[in-house]
Amino acid sequence: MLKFSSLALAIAGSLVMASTETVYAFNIQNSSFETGNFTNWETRGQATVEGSDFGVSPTNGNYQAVLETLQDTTGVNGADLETFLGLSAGNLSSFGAIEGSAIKQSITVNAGDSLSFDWNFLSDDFQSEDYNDFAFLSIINVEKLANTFSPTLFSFSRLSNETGYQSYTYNFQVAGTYTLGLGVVDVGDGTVNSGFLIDNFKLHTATQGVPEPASALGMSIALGFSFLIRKKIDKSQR
Ligand SMILES: [Ca+2]
Ligand SMILES: [Ca+2]
Ligand SMILES: [Ca+2]
Repeated sequence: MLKFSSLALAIAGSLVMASTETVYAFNIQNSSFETGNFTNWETRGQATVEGSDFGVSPTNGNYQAVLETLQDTTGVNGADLETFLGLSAGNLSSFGAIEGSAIKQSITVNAGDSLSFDWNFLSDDFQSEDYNDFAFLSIINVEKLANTFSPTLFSFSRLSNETGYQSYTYNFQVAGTYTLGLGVVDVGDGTVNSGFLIDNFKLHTATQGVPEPASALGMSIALGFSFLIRKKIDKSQR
């Protein structure tokens, strides 16, 4: 009888274990580029970490990431960027992306977590339909954040115009490990520089401790088993 009890307990235990699949969010590494370099990030193309001597101040600390498409070539075409960021073929090239630069980092999140960061799009291409360079966030798909029609401000940097720093928040619906990617591309041809400044990533973790329906079910099965065991033990002790 004891053998049955311990077996039941083990089964009940494993049911609880299997159903409480909470993936704890890891912080984004080097989230504000305060190492002064791209430690913990991978880069392609023209990517630098710069301070306020760039002509635009970081929004957090002393450093920010600077991605550029360059007047000449970055050496990384649209298809290369899609592969680097784990995107399906055509995700960038279908928007006319010729070449560009990007950074990425792998992040693990819970459902309901959100990610915020600050960005600023700069361009020497101004309001250009045919050469409409753009900056993007890629997590599952590409989300365009700005194009050559977005900048409205004169820039004191080495580029002509900028949007100024903006904030963006992305919400995760499903727990898992994702490739967080950010990039800027030349569209139409590979010339006339556009830039993308990025700073101050923050991962906002969803409230922990509320049992999900699946784990609640696991718990009630476990309680049911332990009730059965207790009944059987009571009988055997009588
Ligand atoms: Ca910073
Ligand atoms: Ca270029
Ligand atoms: Ca361009």
